[in-house]
Amino acid sequence: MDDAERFEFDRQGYLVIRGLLSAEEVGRLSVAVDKLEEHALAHAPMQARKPVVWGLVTRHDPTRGYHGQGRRARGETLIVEDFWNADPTFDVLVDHAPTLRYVERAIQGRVTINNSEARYRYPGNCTGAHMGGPIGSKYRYGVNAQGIDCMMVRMVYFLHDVGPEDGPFSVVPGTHKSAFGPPARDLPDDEPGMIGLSVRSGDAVFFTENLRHGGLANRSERSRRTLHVGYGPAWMMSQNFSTMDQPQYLLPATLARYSQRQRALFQPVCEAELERARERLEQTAAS
Ligand SMILES: O=C(O)CCC(=O)C(=O)O
Repeated sequence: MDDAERFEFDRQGYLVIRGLLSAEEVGRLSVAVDKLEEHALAHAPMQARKPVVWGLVTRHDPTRGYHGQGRRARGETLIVEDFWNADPTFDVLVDHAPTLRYVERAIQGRVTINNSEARYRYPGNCTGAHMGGPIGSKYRYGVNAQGIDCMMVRMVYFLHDVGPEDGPFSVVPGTHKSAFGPPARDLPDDEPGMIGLSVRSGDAVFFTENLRHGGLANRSERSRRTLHVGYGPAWMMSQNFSTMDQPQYLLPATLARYSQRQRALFQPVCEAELERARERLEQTAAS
C-alpha cells in the first residue's frame, strides 16, 4: 500500500486492487475452488457443530478439515471455512507478499490470519449489509501516531469478472468513520449510499471490517465465487463462524507442510505480545 492508497483507504474504508492475483494464480485457485464446492456439496450434511455464533450451524468435514454451511439453490450461499486444510493450492494465499504489503500498513504489530472463507453465491442471492458506524472495539478502525490501526481487515479475491448484475461485493464508503448507526434495510441493494464494486478476474477488494459492506443481488445466471481472507493483530482468535474466538482450526498435516513464515501467520499470541496489547488498549482508552 503506497501513500496514495493509504489516503484512499483511510478516506473510503476500502480499496479495489487491480490484478493482485496473476492469471496463473487465478487459474489454479479456480480449479481448487470448484473442486472444494463439489466436495462440500457431495458430503453434506457433514458432522453438525453446535452454533458458535449468530445461530449458524456449520458442518465439519473431518478428512479435509473444512467447515461448511449453506447449499446450492436459487438465492442461497455456500460458505466453506478453513479451506487451507482442504487443498495445498490455497497455500499461495497464506503468505502472499502483494497482499501482506497492504495488510501490514493497516494493522500494527504482529499480524495473523483469523478468517478464511470460500463463498459461492448462487443466482438470486445477496449478502445482507453489516457493520459500519460505531460497532464497538472488536472490529474498530483507528489511526494513531504510527499510522492506520485496524483491528480486522479482509482481502476478497475475485476469480472471475463480476459486473453490476453478478452479485458484486458492496460498500457504503466512509462508514468506517460514521458517528451514527446506518439506516439498515432488508436488502443491501436498498441501503442508502451502498455501491457495488465491479471487478475483473484477479482483482481484489481490501477493506476494514468496520466499513458497512455486503453483496448486492446476483441477478445473473452464474454463481459468484470468491476467496476471503481476514487478518488482525496476533491476539485476535478465529473470526470464522464455526470457530469464533477460538484458535484457528488447522490440521496437523496442513501445519506440517507450511514454512516457518506461513506457520507464524497462524500462531496465536504469546504472553509478551498480550501484555503489549493490554498496554495499548489502556493507552487508547485513556486518550
Ligand atoms: O462477498 C459478499 O457478498 C459479502 C462478503 C462479506 O460480507 C464479507 O467478506 O465480510
